[in-house]
Amino acid sequence: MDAIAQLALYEADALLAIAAATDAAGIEAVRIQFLGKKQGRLKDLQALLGQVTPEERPVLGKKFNEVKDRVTAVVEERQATLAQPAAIVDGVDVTLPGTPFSMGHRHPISQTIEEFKSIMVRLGFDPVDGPEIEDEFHNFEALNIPLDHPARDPRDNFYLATAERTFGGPLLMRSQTSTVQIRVMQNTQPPVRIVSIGRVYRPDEMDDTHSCMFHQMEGLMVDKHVTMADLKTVLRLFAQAYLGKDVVIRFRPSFFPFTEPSVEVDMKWGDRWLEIGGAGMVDPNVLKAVGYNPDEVSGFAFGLGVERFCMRRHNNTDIRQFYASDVRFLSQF
Ligand code: FA5
Repeated sequence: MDAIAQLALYEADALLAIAAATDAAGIEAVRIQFLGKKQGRLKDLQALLGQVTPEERPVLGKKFNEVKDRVTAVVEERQATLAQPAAIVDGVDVTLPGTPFSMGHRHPISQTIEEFKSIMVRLGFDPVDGPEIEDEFHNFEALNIPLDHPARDPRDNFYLATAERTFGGPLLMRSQTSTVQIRVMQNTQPPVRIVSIGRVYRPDEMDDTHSCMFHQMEGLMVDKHVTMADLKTVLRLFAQAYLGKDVVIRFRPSFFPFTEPSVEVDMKWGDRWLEIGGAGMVDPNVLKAVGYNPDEVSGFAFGLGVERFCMRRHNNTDIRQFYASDVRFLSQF
């Protein structure tokens, strides 16, 4: 066989072997066999080149280089392809697109609670938690709500059907987050600046703005010289931070047994007012009962309805939708 034919055979064999290589080790073996510098088919061809006449040599030399370059290029291309991860892994084609599925997200009221907390932390209030199952002492007595007060009526509360009692009397699902005020003040000395957000329970008739389980945000600040002006400023700053600068809130004189004076807070919504919370200056009797000296410190407290703020922000007019577990509604948040 002449040298030209040998070169053609070399190239054909190399291309076949390259195509047959199925992994990185395989193509490396082919590279050594066909392009190896010390031994292998290329070396043999080079030896052949040394035996041709000086006239034939330039033509053959050129052909040799061309074939070598082509084989080298194809080997490199195959090396690059085989270096990529295999498309089929354990019988699964990993390059196929995945099956789309929808991601869940947090409930709108949970999102609201997180945002409330971060606003209050920026205003300098520390978040604290309290139990949802309470005793009469924390839910009523310590809040200056006497035994004959209508708020204690068993028909207006969820009492637990259990004989279990703590030192604080029969147990009930808390009807307000104000219970946390007492727990905090019993355990810390002033200055106090806390916020507590959580569920409360009342057997209220359900309507657009009432649910039998809802959330309140309780705020409490006790220090030297705390005044009603501080209370109004904190509530205004909070409402503006959550609903925007143009929110309009108003304060109406009201009564709560544990604050004096007391106010109710309304928020403008279109052409009507929506009640969003109760507030006031902590009653000196409450301060005394937890061991504070009302001549030295004063404080304000407020309790806001979380759902009602969220409704206003999203222009939702039916509180019941938050608890109907309808994904079509919840997925909008
Ligand atoms: C209280 O619960 C007092 N603890 C508030 C308070 C705290 C006063 C600290 C003084 C000092 P009230 O019962 O008004 O107050 O409830 C407060 C807010 O909770 C209401 O303004 C309203 O926004 C919300 N709320 C009350 N009942 C419901 C209900 N059934 N569903 C949804 N939100 C409600």
